Amino acid sequence: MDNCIFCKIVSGAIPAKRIYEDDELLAFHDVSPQAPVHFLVIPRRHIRNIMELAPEDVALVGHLLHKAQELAAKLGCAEKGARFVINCKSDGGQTVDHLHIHVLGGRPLAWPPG
Ligand code: DGP
Repeated sequence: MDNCIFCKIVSGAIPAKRIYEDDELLAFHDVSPQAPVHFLVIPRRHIRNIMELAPEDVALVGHLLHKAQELAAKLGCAEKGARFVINCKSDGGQTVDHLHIHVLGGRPLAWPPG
């Protein structure tokens, strides 16, 4: 999608500190990290948010989550854990309209969020 920041990261038009990529997804460090570990896992395909997932996306969602878990472990979060977050639309605090999983770790995180 033309004016989507994350589509531009997927295409390489905007640089990002990439951690992992394959045919379906991309993982990269968040530009504004809120924890020592803070990266995003996104589908290459432009899906606006979790409300727009279709039944045929189930396998993709499993892949996104599994890769988020695998990379969190690789980045040192296996023992103490991490937070896996999907913000959705305005009430959910979503600012970039391209589905993404935040993975935050490396420090204790408060709950509930504000
Ligand atoms: P959300 O509020 O859930 O939509 O989070 C969007 C996140 O995306 C936010 O933590 C900052 C991050 N972000 C926005 N623009 C860029 C960018 O150009 N590069 C990278 N690496 N991260 C970005």
